[in-house]
Amino acid sequence: MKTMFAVAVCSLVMMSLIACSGKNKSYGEAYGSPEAQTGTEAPAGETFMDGPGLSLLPDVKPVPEGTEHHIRLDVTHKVIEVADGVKYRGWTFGDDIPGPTIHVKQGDKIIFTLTNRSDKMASFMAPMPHSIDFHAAMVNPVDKYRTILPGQTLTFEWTANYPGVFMYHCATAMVLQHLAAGMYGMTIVEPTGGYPTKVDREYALVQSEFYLKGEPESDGTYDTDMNAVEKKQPTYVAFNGKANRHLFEPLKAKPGERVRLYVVNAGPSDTSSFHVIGTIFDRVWIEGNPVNELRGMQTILLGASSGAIVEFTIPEKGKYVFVDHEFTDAHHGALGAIDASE
Ligand SMILES: [Cu+2]
Repeated sequence: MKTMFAVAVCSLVMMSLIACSGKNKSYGEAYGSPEAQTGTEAPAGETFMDGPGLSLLPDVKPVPEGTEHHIRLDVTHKVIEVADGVKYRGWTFGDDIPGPTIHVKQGDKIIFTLTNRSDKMASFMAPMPHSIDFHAAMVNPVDKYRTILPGQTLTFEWTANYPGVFMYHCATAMVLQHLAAGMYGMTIVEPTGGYPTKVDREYALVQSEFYLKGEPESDGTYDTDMNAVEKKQPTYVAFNGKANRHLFEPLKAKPGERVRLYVVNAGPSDTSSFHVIGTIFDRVWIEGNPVNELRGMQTILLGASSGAIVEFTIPEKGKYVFVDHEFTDAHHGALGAIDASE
């Protein structure tokens, strides 16, 4: 009897150990990292980003080899074209709006450096304090997401515990203002062992809103209208930083191909009903994690800061418009296209 009891207890212990190790295998659960360091060693030159796996939208670079990556993004203040011929006084990560897409895999460690170079910009754009918040990270936000002054550099480490598509953004008060000015981007964390499907094409899309004053400044550029920001009345809603951008620069695919889109809605305040006209999402992975799978979806609803991976087949030759199906947003520029005409 005692032996049977001992065997039963041992089996239970073994089962829990297996369950625990399985859980740990799925999600790395690497917690704890050195305290962030603030310094003044600003990088020189005209490059504002550095590191493997970084790409400008809509491109996605292959996930880099190795498990530790040094990634650098600099903050700049820059005039950006947010609609055809409309120049906007934006604040950037990596000198672009949205910032570069960071591609890593689950379990990778990122040694990240942020330099606030807003003091080296055009004199009409005042230097500002800035910071960065990675939704893909699990760290002490008070430490890692601290605000740095113009001219300062911040370095900290984080590990990508969960697969998915995650937003990063400036977290300096007033956060709403820093988000409205363009300080956001996407991190893609590929799952351990890769995705369960193979695709022919992949692209990244970041949706966001721009709120411009009614009249330009004396140099013809537009500043942020904080009154419109607070009322959630965007002038433009854009995929990848410019209203209707991918109508004029369509994404390419061929009939019969399977396409994967990594989508993040950066907001700052609006939702997105993301839809591709003429096809159905074969798979939707909510937040980009294949465990959260939906099939046969017409639209995926993304609140501000939410993301998803959608996959679909191009059924035949044609032009497939993607849209925020909240049609006021589409009307304000949340439109693009996949050109599969040949
Ligand atoms: Cu900022």
